Amino acid sequence: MHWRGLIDRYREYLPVTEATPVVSLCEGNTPLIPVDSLSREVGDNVEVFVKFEGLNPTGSFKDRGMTMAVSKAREEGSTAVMCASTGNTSASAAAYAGRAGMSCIVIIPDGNIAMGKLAQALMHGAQVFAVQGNFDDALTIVRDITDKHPITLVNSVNPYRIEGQKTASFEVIDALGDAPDYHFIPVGNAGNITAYWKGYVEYHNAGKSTRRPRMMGFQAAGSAPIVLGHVVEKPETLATAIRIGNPASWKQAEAARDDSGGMIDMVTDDEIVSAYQHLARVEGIFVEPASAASVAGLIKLIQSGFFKQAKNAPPTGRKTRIVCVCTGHGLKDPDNARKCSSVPISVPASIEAIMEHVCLDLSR
Ligand code: AN7
Repeated sequence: MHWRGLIDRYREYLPVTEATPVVSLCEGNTPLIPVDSLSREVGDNVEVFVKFEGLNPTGSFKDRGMTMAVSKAREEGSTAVMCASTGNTSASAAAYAGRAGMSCIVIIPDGNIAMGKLAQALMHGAQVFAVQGNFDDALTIVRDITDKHPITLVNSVNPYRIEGQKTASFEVIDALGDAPDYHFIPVGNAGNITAYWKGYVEYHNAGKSTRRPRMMGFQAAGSAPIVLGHVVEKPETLATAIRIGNPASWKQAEAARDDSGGMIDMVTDDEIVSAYQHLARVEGIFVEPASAASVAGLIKLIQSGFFKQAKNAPPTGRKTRIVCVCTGHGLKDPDNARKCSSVPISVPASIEAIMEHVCLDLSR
């Protein structure tokens, strides 16, 4: 079957009509990869999966929201889109706007976006402004500009973004035959946790699942406004995608947490890096640092004994299922990948020189 994108697949759940000019790169349909090394750690009869959103056309989950936002902008006759971005939104907006023949203007925090994402926005023909400020400053500016000018705002405060992104929950349920017990997710501007929860609730109401998962959101410790309960003026983390101090969907994220019986907690940069390395080395899954926050959160809870508490113990009689969303591809951020790895060994072009350095771990 030719997969024609998530609007085509989930049209009946989306605010589109036959008249909507669909702008698609055949996004969605991303794999749900079993992660055995973590399943064992949680307990017996547990399955952990990574929903690898880095395999969308521009390498992040943003494409799900962008196919909707750009299609609707075109339907409404708009000729330009604009966003503030820590990188992935700008890459996705630039690609979809380019494909739609629309102008794209993006504002990024100068010096704090991963190289691959900047390359994408530029390559897809966006006008890129690097502001001397952070994401929160950039979002304030684009909200103001798009209020006053005929330019469509395509940050996740645009409701069509959330509509597109909720389809990831539909895919999880379609793949597993029911909703998972726990859903782990990185939280930055909090649009995605809002969208996943909306998707789980809607599919449950439509009779597609018998349960709804507990939503487990994780912020970076240096950028954890929801956990701390106040705006963080100067957010910091190596996971630049979630370096956000005043999330636009703050209230919706708290509602997802509370309605699902979940939590929003934080993980340190060290915990993020260790999950980032584990996924790449042990599971063959190369995600960007922010994406590893979901898995870092799961590892944190395993280590704290969370799953051993009676109220969180796996139900008997069936498998417990845990889904961790990994939101973006590791290739987006080559600088962090290099910082968190060993360096290549420089050698003369001879067999002897190479064999002198080769390590063979015969226990594997
Ligand atoms: C890889 O691109 O905010 O909580 O401007 O790129 O929905 O914000 C990116 C966010 C997680 C957080 N993982 O999602 C942007 C931007 C990755 C991301 C998040 C982002 P939200």
